[in-house]
Formats: sequence, C-alpha cells, structure tokens
Amino acid sequence: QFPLDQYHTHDDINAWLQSVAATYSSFVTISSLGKTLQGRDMLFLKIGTPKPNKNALWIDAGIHAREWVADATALYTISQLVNGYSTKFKTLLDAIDIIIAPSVNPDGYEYSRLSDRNWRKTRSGPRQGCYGVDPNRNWSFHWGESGVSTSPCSDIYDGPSPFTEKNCQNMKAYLDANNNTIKGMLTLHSYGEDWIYPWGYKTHTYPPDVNDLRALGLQAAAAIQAVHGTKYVVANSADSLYPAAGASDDYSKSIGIKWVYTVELRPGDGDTANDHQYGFNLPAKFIIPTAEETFPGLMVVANRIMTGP
Ligand code: 0X9
Ligand code: ZN
Repeated sequence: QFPLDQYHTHDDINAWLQSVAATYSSFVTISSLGKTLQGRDMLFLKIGTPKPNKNALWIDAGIHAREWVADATALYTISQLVNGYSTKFKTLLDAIDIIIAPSVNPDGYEYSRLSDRNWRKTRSGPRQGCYGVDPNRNWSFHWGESGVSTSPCSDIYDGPSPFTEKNCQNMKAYLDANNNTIKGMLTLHSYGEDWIYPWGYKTHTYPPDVNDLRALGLQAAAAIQAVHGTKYVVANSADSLYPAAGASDDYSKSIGIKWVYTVELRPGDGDTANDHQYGFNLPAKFIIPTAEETFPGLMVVANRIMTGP
C-alpha cells in the first residue's frame, strides 16, 4: 500500500522501491548510488529489458530538499513505466533503460519533512554555525562563478570546494562511469513550470547543439500542455531564470550527455493558475495532476534517445 497521491518518508520511499524491484525483477534492478552523510541509502531503479550496451535516460529528483513534488513525480513515473512495461512501453524499454533516482538529497528531505519545510540544502556542517551546502551549486563545472554565495549560512552556499557533498559525489560517480550510455539527463525540481537547458552558469552562453536542445524541449512542453493545459516556458536557464554555476545539469552536459534539462514542475510563478500561490509547499492533491502532465514530457526525451543520434 503506497499511495502515489501522498508525500512519503524517506524510509517508505526506499521500502517501496525495494518492493517494485522485487515484483518486477525480470526488468527492474535496484542499486544504490551510495550513502549520504547521515547514512541514508540513495537507491535508484534501472527499468528496461536486460540487454548489454543499452542507451539510457537518467532521471533524478529531489536534489533540493523542499521540492517534494519532484520526488513524488519520479515515483509516479516509476509506477507508470512498470505497469506499462509489457504494453505501451514495450518497444521503448526493449530499446533503452530508464534510470530513476527519485530522492537524491534524502538528508535534506527528511529535515524538510520533520524540522523546516523550507529547507533546500544538504545537512553537512556546521560551518560558521550553519548547516548545509546547496547541492545544485556544488558540482565542479565553472564552480562558484555565478549565482552562489560563499557564506555557509546562505541557501545557495556552494560549499568549501566542488563535490564536498556526499550525495553529489555519489551521483557524479555514477554519471561519470556511465556517460557513454546515458544519453539524457533530466533533473526534476520545483517550481516555475520551466523546461530549461544549458548552459546555466552564464547568460547568452550555449552548448553547440543548443538548437537540438531547444527543439526537443518545445516538443516536451507541447506534450505537457496537451494533458491539462499547463504551459511550460522552454528556455536557456541562465537567460530565463538566472545564472547559477555548479549545478548538476551543466556538469552532465560537460561530460558529454546530450539531452540535458532541468525541469521546474508546478506550480507556476507568474500565472493565475489556482495552485501558483503554494510555491514549494504544494498540497498533495496536486501531485497526480503534476505527475501525469510531466510524464509525457519525460517520455519525449526517452523516445528521442530510442530513435538514436
Ligand atoms: O537554482 C537552481 O538550482 C534551480 N532552480 S530552483 O528554484 N529549483 O532552485 C535552477 C537550476 C538551473 N540550472 C543551472 N543554473 N545550471
Ligand atoms: Zn531546485
């Protein structure tokens, strides 16, 4: 019994991932990216027909602790894929693997659940009396160049040096080891309803294949809009949001992963939708609508990977 329309504890999420892997063991494997600073296991599922040398899509969620709807959307995505494996996703999952790490900052997530709903960072420290590093500022690519604070008490503290955070180290190790097969990297955040592409560290600065990234992003946004009418902005992250260096998306692009996007889920921030007032604190009744519109957007990228380079 694991209701997808509710937010869950870290332990319940991990127990559910184990049960999914056990139930669907012919095409789902469970592994750990590693342990966090506080000893929590960063589990992920690889969903796909077992075959050598398959290309893969990576999806992570929850690198920011308070963005709960991201973790919940990743869990819904797992459920959709395993339930549709032998029917609508057979061709896709015979061709590629989908790797889903649904909660990649569990120390922060539990702190957000139990102590401070608005917590964003990890829980390392204390440094100058404060805890946590922004795990989306702690990656090495152009680390510290923009959109960060060097104060340990800031929400956007980039850490004393790159990759000080155990959860970032664990993700990096897996991405580095598999950057030959991982062709897409989607990192789920909230909020804003944005589908954004690199580079994020500097304005007016783009990877050479920016036109590809933009075109596929527009397809993803169209797929999202078709479900409940939610309109995503498709744009370069530095130009449309703000420059911020040391994020996981830029790092992933820098190691050669082709289809890299940060996805900012509901709510929006500039429209009149009835959920926009909630910010990070999105009530659980919005989980399913958010996840069911996001899912086809994610599948646009999965299908593109299946089609090939
Ligand atoms: O600031 C962030 O880390 C992301 N927005 S959030 O509100 N979820 O914190 C956006 C990151 C975009 N990517 C880069 N700037 N590289
Ligand atoms: Zn975020």
